[in-house]
Amino acid sequence: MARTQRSETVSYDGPSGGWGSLRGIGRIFAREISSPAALRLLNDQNKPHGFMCVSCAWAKPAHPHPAEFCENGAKATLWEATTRRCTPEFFARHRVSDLRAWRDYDLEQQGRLTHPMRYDPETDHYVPCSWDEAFAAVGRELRRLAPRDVVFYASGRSSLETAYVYSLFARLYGSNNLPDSSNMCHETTSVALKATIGAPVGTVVYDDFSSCDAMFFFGQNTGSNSPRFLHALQDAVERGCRIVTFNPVCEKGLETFVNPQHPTEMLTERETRISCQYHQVKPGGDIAVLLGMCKHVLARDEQEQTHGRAVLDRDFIAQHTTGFDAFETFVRSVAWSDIETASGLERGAIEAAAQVYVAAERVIGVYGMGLTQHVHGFDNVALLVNLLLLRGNIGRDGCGICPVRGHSNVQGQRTVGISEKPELVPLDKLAAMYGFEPPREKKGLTTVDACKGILDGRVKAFIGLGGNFVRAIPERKAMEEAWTRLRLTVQIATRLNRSHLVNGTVAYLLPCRGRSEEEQAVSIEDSLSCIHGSTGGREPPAPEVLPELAIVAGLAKAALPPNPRVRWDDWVADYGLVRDRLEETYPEYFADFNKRLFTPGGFYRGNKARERIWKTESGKAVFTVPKQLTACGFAEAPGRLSLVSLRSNDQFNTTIYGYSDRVRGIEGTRDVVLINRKEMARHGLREGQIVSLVSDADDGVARRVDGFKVLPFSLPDGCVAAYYPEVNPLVPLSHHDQRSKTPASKSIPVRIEA
Ligand SMILES: Nc1nc2c(c(=O)[nH]1)N[C@H]1C(S)=C(S)[C@@H](COP(=O)(O)OP(=O)(O)OC[C@H]3O[C@@H](n4cnc5c(=O)[nH]c(N)nc54)[C@H](O)[C@@H]3O)O[C@H]1N2
Ligand SMILES: Nc1nc2c(c(=O)[nH]1)N[C@H]1C(S)=C(S)[C@@H](COP(=O)(O)OP(=O)(O)OC[C@H]3O[C@@H](n4cnc5c(=O)[nH]c(N)nc54)[C@H](O)[C@@H]3O)O[C@H]1N2
Ligand SMILES: [Mo]
Repeated sequence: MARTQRSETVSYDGPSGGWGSLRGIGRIFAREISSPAALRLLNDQNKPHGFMCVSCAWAKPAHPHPAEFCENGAKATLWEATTRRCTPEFFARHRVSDLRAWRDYDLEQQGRLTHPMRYDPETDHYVPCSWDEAFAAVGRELRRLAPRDVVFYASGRSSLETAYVYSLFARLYGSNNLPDSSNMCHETTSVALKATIGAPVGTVVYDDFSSCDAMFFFGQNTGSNSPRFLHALQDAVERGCRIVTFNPVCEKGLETFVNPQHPTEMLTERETRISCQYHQVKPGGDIAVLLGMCKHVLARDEQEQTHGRAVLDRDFIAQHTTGFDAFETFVRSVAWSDIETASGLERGAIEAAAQVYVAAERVIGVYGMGLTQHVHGFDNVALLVNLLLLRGNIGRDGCGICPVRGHSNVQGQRTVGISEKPELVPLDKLAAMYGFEPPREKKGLTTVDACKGILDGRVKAFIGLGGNFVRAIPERKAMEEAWTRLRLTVQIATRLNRSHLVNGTVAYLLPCRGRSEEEQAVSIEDSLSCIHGSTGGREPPAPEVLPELAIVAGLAKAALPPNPRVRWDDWVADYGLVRDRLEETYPEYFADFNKRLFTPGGFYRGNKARERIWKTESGKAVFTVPKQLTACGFAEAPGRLSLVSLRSNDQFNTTIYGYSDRVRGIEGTRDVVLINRKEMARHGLREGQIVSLVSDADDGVARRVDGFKVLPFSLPDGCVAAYYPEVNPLVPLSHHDQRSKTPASKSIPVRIEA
């Protein structure tokens, strides 16, 4: 395997998958579950007629493996199926202000929430209340507030049915303030792909992985974050497909993989090499890499033309795209030396990658947070589109662009109306169906705008359908202080987290069932735009715990005047009726929804870009010219480092399963700052030294985190890495993608203080 960079550092010698991943599952099982019956649950995971995993959004293939789950999917399921309980007695023992000092891990360790709870400011305790009391109190508050002052947040787990009802609730109430976790995640994708190919989602379907000749991975950590994808990669490599990876960190899963569900592989520890080239690009260096690759493609095309051959797909470019000439001129004007500086890679390495691209008939571009969470994340994604367009690699079998989504239904929630952008929602349809005038004049608040509104006091109330907002967002210190000034906070959740403890004046904590506990079938949309039914039926953690849809309907009924066309109770009793409404609202995606609910592999909701119909302003796919060569959004300065915030293999976002990042060789702590030996020397640091990270943004605001241990690690020069969410206090709220407002969590300007 060709690889650039790498020195003596903390690392892990084993492959991704293998025995280590089974031990990882075993540890969680022993801690969370008292009955082995729960293991049967794992068998039903991601199977047609089983339940759909609550971890990542990766595809659920039509022909599942005998056990279609991975280490992290199993952890997520066991986390939901835990036999631990966080009861009213727990809240009676601990004051809320005391709980604020607890670690995220210890809070979630209390297990499943069992009763609706109201915050009592006099005693500073959460106290149990009835559902009726909670609904009535929240309804009363919402009727007093102005709709523009209320935020309806959603983390991407709830079903399509609940998401539809939730977004309808917000719009009937009069608010477009429907940010979701996607605003911190793939919003860059939704904006950049819409602008360039006219579809806010990826174009690849599962079968494309069996016929592509090459894949290019940019900033997506498959081994930890979408491990089932490794099966498809292993199969692809074995039939000769070439995989090239760009990532500042050498992520195990993209280097080697032992399939933990394959007995011979496990016994012989036979590894599959996944990437044939692995390039440790500088954080934010992908624009330069992609320009360099395009430069090589253009140069090769020129050479080939002298032999009467072509590398570019000129017919495709002429018929289907706009902006090529300007892009070509720009690419030719960029000097290789500038590309090398901005990417941290040598010309030869970028050309080697480009040669794989040129040699491949069918190419897929795959990416994750490494592209989206940057100040110029839009340009990152748009340039990957440019590269693919050069050879017509969108809209053919075996080709396309593949953003890998995060939460299991985050893409689906956007599909069915959870969006702060009213222009993306069929408002006329909703108006006609439900006989009301939806708010149209103004865009709602994104996550960043909601944070601003909370900081300056304009936002008065926050309703959270899942998630851990204050832990996931930037600027944590100021945000937590402002949060307690909210008039109303309502959190619909499975397990206790920090966001529940920095509550507003009137605060309710409402326990909901997880997906595996739904009595009725629900549905979700995966990362490849396939819709799946999910059957639950497991016993809920306590009889009082309600399904999410029932909670949302309960709040809505209490807050809104009655409307005979909005049949909350009927919908709660029969989710099939909600699916009928989804079909009526979005006939192009959900025709025959109830009939097709359990289609093996899901049913594809279609994507016009795949058919080369471009729903952009010009009706064509768009070549974009970037204004700068790096995505970072800040200049280099003495002492300044670019901080990458990472996920470990032992967490799901703010949920910390444990302190073992096995695949990176980091054990027992998350308070570490990873840095290469050269930078250690340059900054006068020792291995194991305890340091502080302080903000080096040019806005004069003091931000810091203390007590981080220095660990030598293979990384490019000029950067450090540390875990999310521990470093979120260092992310300035203003530091976000210019077009989509996705926080730029992958290049945060910091200094190290000894
Ligand atoms: N087990 C587990 N699974 C998860 C999650 C989890 O926390 N745990 N979270 C879920 C969610 S919500 C999401 S969005 C996804 C996230 O999954 P990913 O998209 O994989 O996100 P990250 O792990 O944050 O970072 C991805 C990679 O980007 C690299 N990177 C950082 N900066 C750059 C850069 O400038 N350029 C390039 N090329 N690479 C860069 C990092 O080294 C890292 O390997 O995973 C989902 N699945
Ligand atoms: N610095 C930095 N910050 C980041 C990121 C980063 O890479 N770096 N990543 C960003 C990304 S990609 C994302 S998606 C966000 C994540 O932000 P969120 O989606 O807001 O956070 P999670 O940690 O996924 O939320 C966990 C909580 O969800 C609740 N929960 C779990 N299951 C269910 C359920 O079935 N129903 C309900 N109602 N609640 C449930 C539990 O109470 C749990 O504590 O963070 C973002 N923040
Ligand atoms: Mo995400």
